[in-house]
Amino acid sequence: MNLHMRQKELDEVVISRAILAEQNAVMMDYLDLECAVVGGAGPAGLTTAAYLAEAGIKTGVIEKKLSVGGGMWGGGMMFPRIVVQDEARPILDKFGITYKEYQENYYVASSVEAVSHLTAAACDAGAEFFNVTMVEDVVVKGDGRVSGLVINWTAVEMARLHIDPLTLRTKYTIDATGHDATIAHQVKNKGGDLPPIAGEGFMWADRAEANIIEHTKEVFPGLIVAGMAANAVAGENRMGPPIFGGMLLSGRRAAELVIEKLL
Ligand code: 48H
Repeated sequence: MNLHMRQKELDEVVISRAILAEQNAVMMDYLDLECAVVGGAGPAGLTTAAYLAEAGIKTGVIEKKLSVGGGMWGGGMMFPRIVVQDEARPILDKFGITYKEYQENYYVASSVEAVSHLTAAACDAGAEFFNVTMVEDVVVKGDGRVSGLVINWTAVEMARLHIDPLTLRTKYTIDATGHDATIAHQVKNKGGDLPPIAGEGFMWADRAEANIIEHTKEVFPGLIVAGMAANAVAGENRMGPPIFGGMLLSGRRAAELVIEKLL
């Protein structure tokens, strides 16, 4: 029996050309975005990206890590399970994420399945992912809006190389960078008119989850905060053990805000 796969000759350089040609075309196209979701591979950003792309909004997901999932991938203390409360169940249902009822109002799902389904939904709807890419600064010009992002390879920062970045243009930016609220801090540090960023408070799950939707808002023209970044900017409590309903609901809310503005 012949165990070799029967196939035509393959040219390594053609493979390289295919990758470069395709990704260059995508990058050229995505230098002009309707919405950039920074930290878009965390649960809030993935949810935002899926809803935005589904609404037909040209969405770029910018993620500094190689992997998707942000803090959801590892579940709670590396037990790959998340808990979601009643209010967020429609989002699990929409994205085909299965779950079991643990007790009333506590539903348990696989963190790996949740991340995979959200990522697939965002891709299927047409969002483009730019991973290993980080936002190191924002563009704010005479109109006083965040109208662009300054991007570079994560590896450049890790290697501490002095290599200048590139820039993309965007109508809206979602800061979905998690606990650090990186983009809001960049705007604030450069003198942007934002209220003081208090950083997140103690763990208080029900309060943190109840208030996150209210904190998901445009905090500076063109800049919307979502997920843990929204609570950090507001000085709100953290929700601690991996209860993820708030991240999904906040991600959906951020998408609704952009859709209201653009459509
Ligand atoms: C590009 C960046 C940059 C940058 C950061 O941390 P995340 O999972 O964020 P959320 O808000 O979607 O979810 C928070 C959740 O995971 C969590 O930690 C919870 C619920 N904790 C509760 C508690 O009390 O502890 O994802 C943020 C993503 C990450 O993947 C980062 O790599 C990425 O943002 N990121 N990407 N440019 N400058 N900064």
